[in-house]
Amino acid sequence: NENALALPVGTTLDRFIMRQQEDFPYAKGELSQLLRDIALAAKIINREINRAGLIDITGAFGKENIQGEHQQKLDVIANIRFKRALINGGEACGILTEEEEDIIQTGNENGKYVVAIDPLDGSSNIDVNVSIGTIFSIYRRVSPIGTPATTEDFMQGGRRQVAAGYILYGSSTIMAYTTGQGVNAFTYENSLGEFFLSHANIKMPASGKIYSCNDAYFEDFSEPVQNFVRNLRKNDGVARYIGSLVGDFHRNLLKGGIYLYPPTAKSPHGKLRLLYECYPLAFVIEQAGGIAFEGSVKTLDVVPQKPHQRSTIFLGSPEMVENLVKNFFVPEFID
Ligand code: P6P
Repeated sequence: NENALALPVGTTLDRFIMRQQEDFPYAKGELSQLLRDIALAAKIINREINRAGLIDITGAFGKENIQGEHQQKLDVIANIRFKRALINGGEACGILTEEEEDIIQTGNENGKYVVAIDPLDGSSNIDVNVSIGTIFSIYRRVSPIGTPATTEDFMQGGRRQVAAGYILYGSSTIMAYTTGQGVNAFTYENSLGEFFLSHANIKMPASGKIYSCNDAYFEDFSEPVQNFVRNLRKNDGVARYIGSLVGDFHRNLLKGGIYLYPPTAKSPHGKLRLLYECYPLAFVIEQAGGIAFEGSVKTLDVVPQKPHQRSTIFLGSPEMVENLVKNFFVPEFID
């Protein structure tokens, strides 16, 4: 991976992907192309997000906006855009999206990969201009080439991901991903329509003071988790919770910290989805030197039972997560 790392900040995403591919002599470029297809959809969604409020205004005369499109919720638009990019790109044979119950067959039966995706997470934040994000996870299919994608293609377990990442539509738009050779992030310059390498080989601080959890559920947390949070409060912990997973995740990745979504009365098995939220972010964070647990089991080792299953999660700086899991945590709720 020294090749790709040798690239200076400011390298374009395309060039970085191409250079990383050179490290894999047998690669034929399908995964590279798949990553480009995801980046293309991200550019389109970024544009939709940035004009969302305006479409409302321009679409004020009834349901249609100036493009004649029916005004749709942004997460629906994002889902359509990612599906279209992956179907047209030809590299993915199947898609599992948060927005739809069943696996989507792309028609590319010779595609070697499948993609699990949360096209736009945190939709409750969209209308109030809070940062939102896309989270994606890529597997090499296990079903035969030339046949439709199967559920098994998606149920291989977190350690079988070949790539994973996210796009954060925030004060700037950043795409971060890993293919198992570290984590790199690219900032979008929309006047040029390009992502440029801005954070090379991200390494998460081993510890930190930031903790991210929804205080409204504190009373639901188990005693060990409550004690862990109290301990942070007493030792100048910094409470930061946007309520938008990708925003909370990215800040903690760069500054150090821990994100907790433990079992709650409302979500006894956690709220976040294993296949397209917890697994991909756990892959990214481990590649950056962090860790992620579902209770006392590493997230990437959790065995998937259902495509849309939920999972509890503690993820962040290794010293903080280990402190919680080893010194405070005893399994609860998790059967
Ligand atoms: P709560 C947003 O709805 C989301 O899926 C994540 O983006 C976010 O971290 C979490 O749920 C917030 O959930 O229960 O704290 O509002």
